[in-house]
Amino acid sequence: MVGLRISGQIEKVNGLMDDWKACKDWVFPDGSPNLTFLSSSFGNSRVQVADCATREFTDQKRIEMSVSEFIREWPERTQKECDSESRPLLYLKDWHFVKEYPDYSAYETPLFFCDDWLNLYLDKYPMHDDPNTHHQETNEITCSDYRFVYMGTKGTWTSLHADVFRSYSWSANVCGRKQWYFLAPSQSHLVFDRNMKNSLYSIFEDVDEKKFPCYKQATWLECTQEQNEIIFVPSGWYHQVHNLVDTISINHNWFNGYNLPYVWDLLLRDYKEAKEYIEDIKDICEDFEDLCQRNLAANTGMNFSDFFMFLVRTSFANLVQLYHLSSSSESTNWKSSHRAQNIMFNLGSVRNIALKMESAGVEANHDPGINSRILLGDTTFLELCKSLGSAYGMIHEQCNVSYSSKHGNDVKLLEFFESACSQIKASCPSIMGRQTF
Ligand SMILES: O=C(O)CCC(=O)C(=O)O
Repeated sequence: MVGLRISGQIEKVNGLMDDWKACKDWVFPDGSPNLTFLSSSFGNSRVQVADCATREFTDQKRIEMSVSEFIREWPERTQKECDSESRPLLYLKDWHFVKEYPDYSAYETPLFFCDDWLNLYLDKYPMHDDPNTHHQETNEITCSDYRFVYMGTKGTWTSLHADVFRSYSWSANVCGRKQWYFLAPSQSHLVFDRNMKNSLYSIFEDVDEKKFPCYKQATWLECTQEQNEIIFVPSGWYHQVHNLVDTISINHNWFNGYNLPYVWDLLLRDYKEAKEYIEDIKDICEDFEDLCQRNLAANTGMNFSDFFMFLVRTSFANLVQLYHLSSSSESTNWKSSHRAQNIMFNLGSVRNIALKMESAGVEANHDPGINSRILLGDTTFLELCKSLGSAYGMIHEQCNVSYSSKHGNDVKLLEFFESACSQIKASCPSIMGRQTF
């Protein structure tokens, strides 16, 4: 804390967690966690637990255990009289609760955070489909979502980081209190070492000024998050988080048309880094580019072709929304509605990313190509369209449009697609050129 420069102000919106089942079932009226309920209802789940006292590379060491095992030792870890130095600091993180208990309805994602392409997509498709990886393993790593529950006793913490894919995140305190320290993206270079390779692990460690020469210039925003409050973390903000008392939180990571440029910028930066790292084996490597892409997927969670497939499916799902909006509207000014404007913004945003990919030299060799006609007839794609449609229905307070199961045979929709696809191809020929109709 010594030497930390703090500034900032907080905006609050109340009542977002009022009807959450998690806030009733998981918490006693005095604000302490109802561990008996959690253990008896979800005790068999296998979860990742961070040992907050042990660093492993850039993160805390992780161990796997069941929720009941984790909860069994909780009272011992939380005892006030216990010597805080010797108390183990185990922090349950990244529990894919919604995926595991879809019928329990622990909470509703607040409307502000529903425009979530990442989780809607991952509900239907794996982000990375590696033919060389065992199917079970692929499912576990890449088919999961980014909707998590975190549980930790007083003193547990999360080290300094910016979020996965440079996504947005929101984090809701079901019980307890957290202290957050934020650094704006314009200052993130200040927490990197001289070579701009590694970022600081904790703002409370003894920072070696020779290694991190600019660290002292950083200005941090600090805020305390109470029970029933939600924090929104914008893309690219470095943050470190401490549980001030025993705390349970729910958080999501997500991206959409608004923060998509952050995702692409990170992917390109990570690709360049992955390539540079193995540059010296280039000459003896049979398929160097393939190896770079495999390393990129392993380190970042997706590679160029995964991102490309994501963009194609998501933008086509947005096109379907636009088609239904135009065909179900009686008035000619449907284009000026918020929903239509939102969708057109999304399509423009994807187009801008496609242009950036093109100018970065990403070519069709990363692109497996998608046949639009086949895509429209695919039931998984239809489901993606439906969930995107209901998200936009909620956001723009409109009733949902109906989707025919004969989607792929809708001649007008096919014509609409054909015309949109030729416009897309004309604007970015090398990246979108292989999309067939
Ligand atoms: O609550 C925590 O410990 C970390 C949460 C976090 O980093 C996030 O939501 O982005």
